[in-house]
Amino acid sequence: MKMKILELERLNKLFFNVVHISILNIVIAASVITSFYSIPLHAEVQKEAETKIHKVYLLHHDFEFDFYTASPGDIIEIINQSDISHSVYIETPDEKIINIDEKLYVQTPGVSVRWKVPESGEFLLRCWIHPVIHATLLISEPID
Ligand SMILES: [Cu+2]
Repeated sequence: MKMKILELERLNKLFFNVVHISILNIVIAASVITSFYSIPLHAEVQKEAETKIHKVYLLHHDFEFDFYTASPGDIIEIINQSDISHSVYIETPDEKIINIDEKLYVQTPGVSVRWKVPESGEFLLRCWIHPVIHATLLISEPID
Protein backbone atom coordinates (compact mmCIF):
# COMPACT_ATOMS: atom_id res chain seq x y z
CA MET A 1 0.00 0.00 0.00
CA LYS A 2 2.73 2.44 1.00
CA MET A 3 4.70 1.50 -2.12
CA LYS A 4 1.69 2.32 -4.28
CA ILE A 5 1.33 5.78 -2.68
CA LEU A 6 5.02 6.49 -3.24
CA GLU A 7 4.70 5.38 -6.85
CA LEU A 8 1.68 7.66 -7.29
CA GLU A 9 3.55 10.61 -5.74
CA ARG A 10 6.45 10.01 -8.10
CA LEU A 11 4.09 10.02 -11.10
CA ASN A 12 2.40 13.15 -9.81
CA LYS A 13 5.73 14.93 -9.51
CA LEU A 14 6.72 13.82 -13.00
CA PHE A 15 3.42 15.07 -14.40
CA PHE A 16 3.85 18.48 -12.74
CA ASN A 17 7.40 18.72 -14.06
CA VAL A 18 6.19 18.07 -17.62
CA VAL A 19 3.43 20.69 -17.25
CA HIS A 20 5.88 23.15 -15.73
CA ILE A 21 8.37 22.76 -18.58
CA SER A 22 5.57 23.12 -21.16
CA ILE A 23 4.41 26.40 -19.62
CA LEU A 24 7.99 27.65 -19.50
CA ASN A 25 8.41 26.83 -23.21
CA ILE A 26 5.19 28.68 -24.10
CA VAL A 27 6.33 31.74 -22.13
CA ILE A 28 9.74 31.73 -23.86
CA ALA A 29 8.12 31.32 -27.31
CA ALA A 30 5.68 34.14 -26.59
CA SER A 31 8.43 36.53 -25.48
CA VAL A 32 10.54 35.72 -28.57
CA ILE A 33 7.55 36.40 -30.86
CA THR A 34 6.74 39.62 -29.01
CA SER A 35 10.32 40.89 -29.30
CA PHE A 36 10.33 40.13 -33.04
CA TYR A 37 7.23 42.23 -33.51
CA SER A 38 8.45 45.04 -31.31
CA ILE A 39 11.76 45.50 -33.21
CA PRO A 40 10.20 46.83 -36.47
CA LEU A 41 7.82 48.97 -34.43
CA HIS A 42 10.77 50.50 -32.60
CA ALA A 43 12.60 51.08 -35.90
CA GLU A 44 9.55 52.95 -37.25
CA VAL A 45 9.56 55.32 -34.27
CA GLN A 46 13.30 55.92 -34.69
CA LYS A 47 12.86 56.73 -38.36
CA GLU A 48 10.16 59.25 -37.45
CA ALA A 49 12.45 60.82 -34.85
CA GLU A 50 15.27 61.11 -37.42
CA THR A 51 13.16 63.21 -39.85
CA LYS A 52 14.97 66.47 -40.36
CA ILE A 53 12.89 69.58 -39.71
CA HIS A 54 14.10 72.82 -41.30
CA LYS A 55 12.76 75.94 -39.64
CA VAL A 56 12.07 78.76 -42.07
CA TYR A 57 11.23 82.04 -40.35
CA LEU A 58 9.11 84.83 -41.76
CA LEU A 59 10.50 88.01 -40.27
CA HIS A 60 8.36 91.08 -40.90
CA HIS A 61 8.18 91.43 -44.71
CA ASP A 62 10.45 88.64 -45.87
CA PHE A 63 11.91 85.23 -45.23
CA GLU A 64 14.92 85.16 -42.90
CA PHE A 65 17.15 83.87 -45.73
CA ASP A 66 16.90 84.01 -49.54
CA PHE A 67 18.15 80.45 -49.92
CA TYR A 68 17.41 77.19 -48.11
CA THR A 69 18.56 73.61 -48.72
CA ALA A 70 16.95 70.31 -47.69
CA SER A 71 16.57 66.70 -48.83
CA PRO A 72 13.55 64.70 -50.02
CA GLY A 73 11.53 63.48 -47.03
CA ASP A 74 12.61 66.40 -44.84
CA ILE A 75 10.03 68.69 -43.30
CA ILE A 76 9.97 72.42 -43.92
CA GLU A 77 8.39 74.29 -41.05
CA ILE A 78 7.42 77.84 -41.95
CA ILE A 79 7.05 79.95 -38.84
CA ASN A 80 5.45 83.36 -39.05
CA GLN A 81 7.48 85.40 -36.60
CA SER A 82 6.39 88.70 -38.07
CA ASP A 83 3.54 90.88 -36.86
CA ILE A 84 1.60 90.60 -40.12
CA SER A 85 -0.26 87.75 -41.81
CA HIS A 86 1.26 85.82 -44.68
CA SER A 87 0.00 83.15 -47.03
CA VAL A 88 2.96 81.07 -48.11
CA TYR A 89 2.75 78.70 -51.04
CA ILE A 90 5.30 76.66 -52.93
CA GLU A 91 6.09 76.69 -56.61
CA THR A 92 7.42 73.32 -57.79
CA PRO A 93 10.24 72.89 -60.36
CA ASP A 94 7.60 72.32 -63.06
CA GLU A 95 5.78 75.52 -61.99
CA LYS A 96 2.89 73.88 -60.15
CA ILE A 97 1.42 75.60 -57.10
CA ILE A 98 1.25 73.87 -53.72
CA ASN A 99 -0.78 75.46 -50.96
CA ILE A 100 0.89 74.09 -47.84
CA ASP A 101 -2.22 73.83 -45.72
CA GLU A 102 -5.52 73.55 -47.62
CA LYS A 103 -7.47 74.75 -44.58
CA LEU A 104 -5.11 77.50 -43.49
CA TYR A 105 -4.51 79.89 -46.37
CA VAL A 106 -3.68 82.84 -44.15
CA GLN A 107 -0.85 82.37 -41.71
CA THR A 108 -1.47 84.88 -38.91
CA PRO A 109 1.44 86.00 -36.65
CA GLY A 110 2.83 83.17 -34.53
CA VAL A 111 1.31 80.41 -36.65
CA SER A 112 3.52 77.77 -38.28
CA VAL A 113 2.80 75.31 -41.07
CA ARG A 114 4.66 72.17 -42.12
CA TRP A 115 5.33 70.72 -45.55
CA LYS A 116 7.06 67.43 -46.35
CA VAL A 117 9.51 67.73 -49.24
CA PRO A 118 8.43 65.22 -51.93
CA GLU A 119 11.36 65.20 -54.38
CA SER A 120 14.56 66.90 -55.45
CA GLY A 121 14.67 70.10 -57.49
CA GLU A 122 14.50 73.85 -57.13
CA PHE A 123 11.35 75.00 -55.35
CA LEU A 124 10.24 78.56 -54.64
CA LEU A 125 8.64 79.79 -51.43
CA ARG A 126 6.23 82.61 -52.16
CA CYS A 127 3.43 84.56 -50.49
CA TRP A 128 -0.02 85.21 -51.98
CA ILE A 129 -0.40 88.42 -49.97
CA HIS A 130 3.07 89.84 -50.66
CA PRO A 131 4.22 88.88 -54.18
CA VAL A 132 7.52 90.65 -53.59
CA ILE A 133 8.77 88.19 -50.95
CA HIS A 134 10.27 84.87 -51.97
CA ALA A 135 13.00 82.38 -51.16
CA THR A 136 14.62 79.53 -53.06
CA LEU A 137 14.44 76.03 -51.63
CA LEU A 138 16.99 73.73 -53.22
CA ILE A 139 16.30 70.04 -52.65
CA SER A 140 19.31 67.81 -53.26
CA GLU A 141 19.18 64.32 -54.77
CA PRO A 142 18.84 61.52 -52.22
CA ILE A 143 22.26 60.17 -51.13
CA ASP A 144 21.47 56.44 -51.43
CU1 LIG B 1 3.34 87.58 -46.93
